[in-house]
Amino acid sequence: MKMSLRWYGSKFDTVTLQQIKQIPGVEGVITTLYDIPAGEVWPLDKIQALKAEVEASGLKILGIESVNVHDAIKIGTPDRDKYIANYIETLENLGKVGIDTVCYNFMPVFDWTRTDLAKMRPDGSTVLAYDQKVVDNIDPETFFNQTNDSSNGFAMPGWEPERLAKVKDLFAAYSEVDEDKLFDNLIYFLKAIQGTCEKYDIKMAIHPDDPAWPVFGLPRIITSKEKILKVMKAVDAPFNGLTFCAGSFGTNPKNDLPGIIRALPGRIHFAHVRNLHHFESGVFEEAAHLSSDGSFDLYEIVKALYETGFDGPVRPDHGRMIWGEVAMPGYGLYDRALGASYILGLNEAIIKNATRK
Ligand SMILES: [Mn+2]
Repeated sequence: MKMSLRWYGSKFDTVTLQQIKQIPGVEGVITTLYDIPAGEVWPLDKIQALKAEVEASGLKILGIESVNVHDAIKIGTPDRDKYIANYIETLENLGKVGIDTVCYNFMPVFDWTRTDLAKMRPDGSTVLAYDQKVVDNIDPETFFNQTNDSSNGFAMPGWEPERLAKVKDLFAAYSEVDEDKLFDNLIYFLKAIQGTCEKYDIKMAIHPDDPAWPVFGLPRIITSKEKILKVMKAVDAPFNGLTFCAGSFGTNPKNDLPGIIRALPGRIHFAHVRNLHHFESGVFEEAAHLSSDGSFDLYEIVKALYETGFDGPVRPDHGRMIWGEVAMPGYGLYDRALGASYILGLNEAIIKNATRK
């Protein structure tokens, strides 16, 4: 595995490349052009400037998270081909500078959903948390406002303010899109970009839906081993792969996380490794990375990645907010650095145990 941290760019992130460089074992960042709206082409010169900035700090760009997919593509409106053409141009520009891993998601309207962005734990740390009862008793627009109001003033990925104005329209546009239609639209998109991905050796890594069930009545299609295998089989080529996200698949305790990894050898291109603590069905909070702090066995997750030959980028995903840090919820420096060190420690022990004579 290649350890990385997500980095939103010097204009948006409280964490600097120099700080990331000081975390032992972190080889690079997963980054993005955060201010380019979904559907627009990423200009080559901006990608080149981003790459130069990252490399000047001694780090590499290990992948992009995300190149967002425009709603027209997910809904399957008549103008989707225009947005797919733009997406292809972005992929070509990324390919030209040697960026070979692209994370994306196919969730309607809302990306990840949490009901509390700063839930206080007994030790005074704060974490993102989810309670299905809150979602069941609120309308989407109010929910969108509350999420933005509690983000410490940071624009959050997937919760860009310009989307708020469109929430009502988007819900109307998705009213005809059920699970099957959304799946067909994903396959249409993947087939359209396949040639470009293969030409530039770009690995597409779809992110699972978070949480792994429908919210606000919107369809979800990447929620379990069976569902991701269906996508892999529908476009059965190595470029079409998964971002294994423990915290997203793991929102459903029925998902066997190491089992999902072992079912997809060669098709996991990127991994988000973190822990959740489950309280009851549909109620959980993000824990520290240690197995002992949450509901997942991180050792078994890292072991499954190693034993299936995974060699792509890993990031510790979200962290708790600790030591008084103020940052975008989930994306402080300190706890993600602790998480990276823990995952690297597990990995070192697993490798040495497996290769010792
Ligand atoms: Mn994730």
